[in-house]
Amino acid sequence: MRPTLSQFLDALPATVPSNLKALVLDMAAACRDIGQTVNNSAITGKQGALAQENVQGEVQKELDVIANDMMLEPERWHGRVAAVASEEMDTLHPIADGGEYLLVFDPIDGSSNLDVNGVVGTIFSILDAPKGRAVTEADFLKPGKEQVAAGYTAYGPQTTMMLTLGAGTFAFSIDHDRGEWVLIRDQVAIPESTREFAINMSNHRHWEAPVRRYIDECVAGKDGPRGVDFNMRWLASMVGDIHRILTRGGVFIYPVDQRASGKNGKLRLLYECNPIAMVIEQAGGTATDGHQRILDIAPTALHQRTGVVLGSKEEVARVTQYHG
Ligand code: P6P
Repeated sequence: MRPTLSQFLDALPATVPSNLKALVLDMAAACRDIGQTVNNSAITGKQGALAQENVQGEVQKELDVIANDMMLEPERWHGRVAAVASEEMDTLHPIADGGEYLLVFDPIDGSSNLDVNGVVGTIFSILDAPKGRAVTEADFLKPGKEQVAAGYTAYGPQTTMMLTLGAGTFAFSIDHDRGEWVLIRDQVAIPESTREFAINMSNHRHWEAPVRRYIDECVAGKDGPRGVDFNMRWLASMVGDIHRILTRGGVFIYPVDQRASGKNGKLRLLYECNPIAMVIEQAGGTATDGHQRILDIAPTALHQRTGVVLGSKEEVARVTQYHG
């Protein structure tokens, strides 16, 4: 019988702090609850857009706010989380004095997919909290390589969590018969090569030359310099596209572009890119901003954005090479 998430965590080395293992279980419970709310949203009518915008200036969906509020409930974290930072809020939110960890999350990534029943997900990142003093915003501005755990839960045909604590990437799904998260993939490994790319092609005219060159060569297929045909996928939900790459390989690109709105990229470093980059690297993939390793970037602002090129090693290396 498949081990449960709890059994998996219990079997980890004693060097993994017990409070971190317990926090992962709390996170899994929060994702289970958010997933149920997502699954019921067509019935409860909570898929609509609100009149308000989030700190990013994006129209918020009712579920963005509902899921965010669920994550702010202090009792969920049993005193283990000192403060949280959410993509939906402009600054940190204290949870419990003396908590050992900081939690960074995007409560519903890809929420524009809700009303069309597309994959959406919750992305989370866990950092050590400062000891003996109040948490400040600066405590969240850590390079992604300092994350102690990270992952996401994809709410799709299955409710599946991808999780890393720094020693491999593992997949768990909710077994509704057992009412438990159970291990479905042990030591996920991304194929080093691929013939599948994920990018929003409608932005082609805005891309910088290296990205245009790479994608044009993929589109040219066997008649072009690559000599093979490529396939394209774009779900407009990072969690969905990343889950496919962790399942069968691929390269995901959301580059900076030449528009004022795109000069720093679209995706958020702390809430989306750092946790995803850790999961990808721990599965043997590569994650850069086109030039440098995403996990090495030293953040200067909570809502900082970055370009993203990640996935199968060989293709990421090619895009990075084209950037010079
Ligand atoms: P576009 C969702 O809004 C998101 O933040 C990611 O999940 C997704 O990969 C990207 O933006 C989609 O962006 O410009 O294609 O709508």
